[in-house]
Amino acid sequence: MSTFTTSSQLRCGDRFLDLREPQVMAIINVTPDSFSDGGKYHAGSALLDKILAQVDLACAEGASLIDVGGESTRPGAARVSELEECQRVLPVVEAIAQRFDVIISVDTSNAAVMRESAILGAGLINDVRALQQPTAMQEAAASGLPVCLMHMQGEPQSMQDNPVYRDIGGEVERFLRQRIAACAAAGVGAERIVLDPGFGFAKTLAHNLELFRRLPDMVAWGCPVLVGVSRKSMIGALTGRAVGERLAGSVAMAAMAVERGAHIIRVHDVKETVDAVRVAQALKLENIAND
Ligand code: 7PJ
Repeated sequence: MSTFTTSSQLRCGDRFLDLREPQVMAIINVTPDSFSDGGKYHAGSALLDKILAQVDLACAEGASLIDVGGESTRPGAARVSELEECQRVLPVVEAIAQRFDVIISVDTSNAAVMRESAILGAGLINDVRALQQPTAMQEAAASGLPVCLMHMQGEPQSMQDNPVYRDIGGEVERFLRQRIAACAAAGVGAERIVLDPGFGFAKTLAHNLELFRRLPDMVAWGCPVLVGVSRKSMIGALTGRAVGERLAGSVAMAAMAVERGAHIIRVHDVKETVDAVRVAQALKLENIAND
């Protein structure tokens, strides 16, 4: 059932994301465990310079969104305090906004991080908890920014313990439709919503495969769809590869997500994914038929 009609662009603050072509979102983790020198991100620090070099490369390689995240949501990861998350994320958002012509996405569930990031120039709120934390919905609404609503069952600490669904596709659909309705009630219209089935978040391999098979259904609802599978354990399960060896599997899935209509692909490996996405887009049957 189509609820909305995907428009050709998504307004992200003072920038626009072109939705006629699939777009690549680069993952920039600002969690200390993702850096061997695990320090703070104050202006001029070596760590901030290192992050900005990563952003520079991602932009040069064709990313149109930079997703900045200060809370690890890997299975089993502990939550961070609001203060800690602000200290990690905000200087990075500010520095990127000052230096690069790119849309900044903030991967956060925290209302204060959303509010302050929006003030500093972020263009998209990416919340794996779909605006269910205290006052997140109000802050997201007030920011005027689009929001990515992702499906997750439970919390990262325990989500992979024993995820159970009677009907994974139906449950993800009901959840996201309920969050779309909550957004509408708070003043976040459908034109500001991006949807994400949440691959790897409280899902077994079979659940992930079923959701991937059903991607065209979600695309048909009419909101842009974001897919995040880069290096995730489902690729490990399919290939038998350790996390550092999952590039080819990740790129293959990115191409297939595009073929199934996904609009935004969230990845670690920008250059390779941009190429794969371009090829997949050209090979989409509807595009060949229209040439
Ligand atoms: C996702 C995310 C995802 C969205 C992470 C990881 C875990 N945000 N944040 N979708 N995954 N929207 O990258 O392995 O799949 S963190």
